[in-house]
Amino acid sequence: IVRPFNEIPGLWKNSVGNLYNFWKQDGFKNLHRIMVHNFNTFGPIYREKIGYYESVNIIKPEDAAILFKAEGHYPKRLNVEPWTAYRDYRNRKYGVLLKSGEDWRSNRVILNKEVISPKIQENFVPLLEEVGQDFVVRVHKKINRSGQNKWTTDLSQELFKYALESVSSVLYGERLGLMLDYIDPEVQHFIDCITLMFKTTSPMLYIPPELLRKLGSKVWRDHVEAWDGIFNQADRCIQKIYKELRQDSGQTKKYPGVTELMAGGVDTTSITLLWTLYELARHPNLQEELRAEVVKARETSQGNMQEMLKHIPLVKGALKETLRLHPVAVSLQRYVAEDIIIQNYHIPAGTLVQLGLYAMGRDPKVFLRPEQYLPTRWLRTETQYFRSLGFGFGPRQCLGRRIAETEMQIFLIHMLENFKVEKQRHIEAKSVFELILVPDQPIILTLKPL
Ligand code: HEM
Ligand code: 2DC
Repeated sequence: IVRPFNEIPGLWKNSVGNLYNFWKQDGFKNLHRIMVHNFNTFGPIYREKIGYYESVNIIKPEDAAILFKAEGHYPKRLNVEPWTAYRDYRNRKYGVLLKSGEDWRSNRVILNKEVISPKIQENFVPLLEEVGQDFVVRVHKKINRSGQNKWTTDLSQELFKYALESVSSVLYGERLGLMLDYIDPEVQHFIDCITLMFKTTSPMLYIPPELLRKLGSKVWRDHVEAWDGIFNQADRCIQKIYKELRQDSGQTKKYPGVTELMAGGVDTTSITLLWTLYELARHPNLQEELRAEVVKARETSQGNMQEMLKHIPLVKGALKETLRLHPVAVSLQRYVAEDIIIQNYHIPAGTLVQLGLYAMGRDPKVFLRPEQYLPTRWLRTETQYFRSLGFGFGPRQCLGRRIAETEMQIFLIHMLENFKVEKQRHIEAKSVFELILVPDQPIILTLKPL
């Protein structure tokens, strides 16, 4: 017999008390670890209410499959209130990220053709390859200047620039020149605003931003300032390109989605790359295996990058492995379009169901020896069924997925062909939740020429 919704275990009866406890546990920074803890306490399904969010949380790949089958024609994920509140406050249009219903679908169909279809990938491979080469030149320069034949640094700022250069090259076909020594301060400001935007979102997730706005709280003001910076820069870019194309700048308003693509394409790929370099530095033998694969792929494809990307399964496995242990998104969520049954509990249509992506990636019932970084597990030795979900799933999955994957693969190819990555200190970096999951401390790496 199917058990009723009200019998799902968890803490969902005292939402204000839960919010207080959440705050006491420093939940704003530890959301991912709290979720792991809750699955350990309650089992593979639990219900929760924090502030005004009520959700059912699941962890099993089989249950994820049920969830995504019930996502309906217009899949809807958790609404990030601070983001919509900003747009309402400034009278700006919602882009594809925040739209819903038919409005979302028609927009998404157009954008899919521009950025996610496999055919279009051919067009941006050469663009991304060029940025990758420029990054290598830049690292060589830094190594030479150091006088020590190596470069030791926190690469995150360099990777932000690499990611922004890549994404704007693909979206606008225009180089921003971020691999040079002098960079436009306005572009640096844009990068800083994205980080600030993410950082100021998480404290507002569980408290109505409307309220914080009326109270004139600092976090809301910082959040507005961050989005203002993001939109201003994106507007400048778009204006500039339309001017060059001698087109009416009134067209800007047609593609409000472009701003989100630019902003969504910086911290996500760069942090995933940083985690990957960190893992390769911790596993020197694995690093050599990947290097051997890349060298061989270069030979077989005679330097044709498009072709080369078909011969690097281990590099692709490494990226999947990074997203398993260090996912960008702590969870995937959908408001289910129909009644479903998960773990023998009835879940009514309209319920917000969250798949704990971070928790799933570290669950020994889902992945053998989850604590080990093993790219080979993705070479079809273990089942893959609903296990590789770092970019989400279905028609509402990450719009930037193809760009991100290609950009990251090309980056790793270039780095492996040119440098050895080492880590000096024996420090374990962990994730902290700043809306996306990011390293809790600077990751210092050493790059040496081969
Ligand atoms: C949505 C992850 C890079 C733009 C998402 C979602 C995830 C995700 C998990 C939600 C999907 C779902 O609900 O099923 C990632 C990861 C990235 C990455 C792990 C890199 C490692 C990018 C890039 C861009 C981008 C480079 C832009 C060029 C977007 C947009 C959405 C989205 C616009 C919303 C799509 C919609 O609502 O229809 N991403 N992302 N992302 N991502 Fe990414
Ligand atoms: C954050 O509880 C935790 O790709 C919340 O490129 C649930 C939630 C909802 C939506 C998720 C968000 C989490 C993490 C960041 C995501 C976002 C959807 C898209 C966004 C995953 C898991 C991201 C980073 C986009 C951002 C683009 C934007 C800034 C212009």
